[in-house]
Amino acid sequence: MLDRTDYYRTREVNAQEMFPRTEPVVHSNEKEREEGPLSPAQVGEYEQDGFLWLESFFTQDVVSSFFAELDEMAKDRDFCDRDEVIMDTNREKIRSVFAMHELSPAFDRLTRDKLLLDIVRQLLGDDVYIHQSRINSKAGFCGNGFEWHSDFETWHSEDGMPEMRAVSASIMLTDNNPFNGPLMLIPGSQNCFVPCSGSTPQRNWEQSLKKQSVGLPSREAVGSLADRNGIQAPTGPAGSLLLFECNTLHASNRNMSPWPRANLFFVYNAVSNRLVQPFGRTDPRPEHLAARQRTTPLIAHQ
Ligand code: 6CS
Ligand code: FE
Repeated sequence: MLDRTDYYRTREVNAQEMFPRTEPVVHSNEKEREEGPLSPAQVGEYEQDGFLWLESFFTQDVVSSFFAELDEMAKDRDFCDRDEVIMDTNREKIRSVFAMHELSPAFDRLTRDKLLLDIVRQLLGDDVYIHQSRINSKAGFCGNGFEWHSDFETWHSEDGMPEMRAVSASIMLTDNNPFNGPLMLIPGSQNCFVPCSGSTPQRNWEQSLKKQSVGLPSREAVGSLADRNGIQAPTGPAGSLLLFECNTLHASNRNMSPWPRANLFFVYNAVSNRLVQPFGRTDPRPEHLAARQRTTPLIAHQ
């Protein structure tokens, strides 16, 4: 028996029409909004669009060491056989590495960068912990893309995330340009929950992280939201930071350019929004995809 009402029913045979979200996009009160590092204009932009681009947030030499660490890991066949590592369909290149903050002290420190934490707490109005961290890597010429989706739809259904009170911080480890598969987002789509049809197979994550097949909004829904506010694909140098709300629809194309595209994602969840039983009634996903144990409030790294 689920231990709370499910306001965001999804993955049923006949998907309902999309409907407005219940929670605010920015959860902090007036004082927290004003006292945080983001200006009122930046908070307003995030609230309106569901994402915010901060060019060169980190210096390139800070992030180049992380990209180099990923390169080293990719040469280690034993490492590539770990559950946290998802290889691309051609099994040649790494597509994703999950729980990077558990595998690398340097990544763990980055999750507690003081300025980044203060920004995230300004948006979520609460202390936070890491729900999920991952590197998504698209090698030149062959890195596959990701279908349109809301992360919250998956995290609610498969992980038991109760409310829309989480934000993804995507740190560019390489330049993101219009040709190497940058993240595309639909401004304003965070305001609507789009139920998806189709039931979730048990252990779905064994397939979904290579190619998502359930939890995909209908093309009509994606088309209608894109018709309202268009599509944006922020680009810029390595070190740039993209903050996007857990329910903002996003996708990315495969990388046909000769240049790699690698982004580091930290998903910050409010401690008041810790996971409960998955609302889709599937078994909870492994800890490296959805934290249930390590959920104490993050303390900034001085
Ligand atoms: O299942 C998940 O948690 C992952 N799936 C996608 C397509 N984006 C968010 C997350 O990394
Ligand atoms: Fe996603």
